[in-house]
Amino acid sequence: MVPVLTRRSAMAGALAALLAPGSRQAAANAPPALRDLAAAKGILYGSCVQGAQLAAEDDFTALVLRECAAIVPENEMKWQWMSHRPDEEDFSIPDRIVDFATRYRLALRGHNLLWYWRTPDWFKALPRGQSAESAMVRRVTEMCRRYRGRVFCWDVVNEPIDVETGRADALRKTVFLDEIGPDYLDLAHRAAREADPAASLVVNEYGIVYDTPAAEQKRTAVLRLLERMKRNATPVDALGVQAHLDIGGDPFSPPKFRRFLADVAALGLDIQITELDATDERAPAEIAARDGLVADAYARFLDAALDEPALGVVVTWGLSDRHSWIVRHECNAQGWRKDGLPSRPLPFDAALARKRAWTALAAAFRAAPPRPPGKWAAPALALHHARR
Ligand code: 9MR
Repeated sequence: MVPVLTRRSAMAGALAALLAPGSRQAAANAPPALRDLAAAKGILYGSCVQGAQLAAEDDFTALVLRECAAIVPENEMKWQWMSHRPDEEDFSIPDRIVDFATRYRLALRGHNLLWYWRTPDWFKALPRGQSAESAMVRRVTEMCRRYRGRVFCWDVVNEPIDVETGRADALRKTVFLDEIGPDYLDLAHRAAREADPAASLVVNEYGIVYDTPAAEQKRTAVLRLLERMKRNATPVDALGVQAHLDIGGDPFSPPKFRRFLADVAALGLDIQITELDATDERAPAEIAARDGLVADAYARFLDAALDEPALGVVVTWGLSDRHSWIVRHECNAQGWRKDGLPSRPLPFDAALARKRAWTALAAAFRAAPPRPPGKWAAPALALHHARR
């Protein structure tokens, strides 16, 4: 473990605070960091971040460095963010976050190589077949080669399943499926493996947590997809469970979810929680009550999830309510609070104070059965720095 003071002291903004009288005492009395509580059980904990947040906010950056052993670029690696013309990608956008992770010795999740929703328009306009396939393979190859040794896992195809399509394979109808065919997933995974043999390759999916017929169908479809990939010797190492929780919405069945994770693990796959947060749209306005419900949702979910020993990575989709796609009202209108109050989906509030969701995470890590030492946290970090 890198001592907190060493990591923090590297930051100009945080340095002044550290030099202030009494700050050493304050650090000694500070609650433990989530990264350390998780690491004590062999679990890697982290959050998504945006480069602009790190560039502009020393207090938030210091919090990220204190609490997280891993980070994920929230948007900067998405193909549409990086590319506006055929086969041209602006690597300087993700580079800033990758350099930050390297500098501060954080493990880095790669999110994502392909996502139907954030695919450049020029790709959608390509003629069917060969040219689409080579553009897709080029994108995957260039990203994996460039960040080889610095990204420990990749979400290769984000959200590949849609049970509404009626297709037997439940593959989502995307530009990749349309232009390249159902093999696109295998092609993308093979290209990723070839370009970076050491990175874990993850299928990242949402809508597979709750106890509803739709989620149950989706869990089954995800399992079938993973089984097919294993049968075809398609390189795949882990399932990413997004886990955007919703307070007071659908029911959650710990045994059913637990069973699903065991089925995934039985395929020889690891499991990661990749985007944990909680929409509090249906919770009361009063903050203590609201925070309590959010924390309960974290606790119930994590208790079931962390019981599965194949699950070694937990990432929250943000760290503080200051920065969250839910608070920013991005792309999830049904999750917005009708009373106009800001949502409180994450472990820290907008002023960076710990909330009960933090306590729930801390308690869940403390209660988690230990993972084999060094299986997740240590290799992710070692790989990350192997080439430095
Ligand atoms: O949090 C992300 C938000 O800032 C973006 O506007 C949005 C579209 O690119 O993506 C959000 O993150 C999504 C993630 O990349 C994939 N799973 C769902 C997340 C929330 O929408």
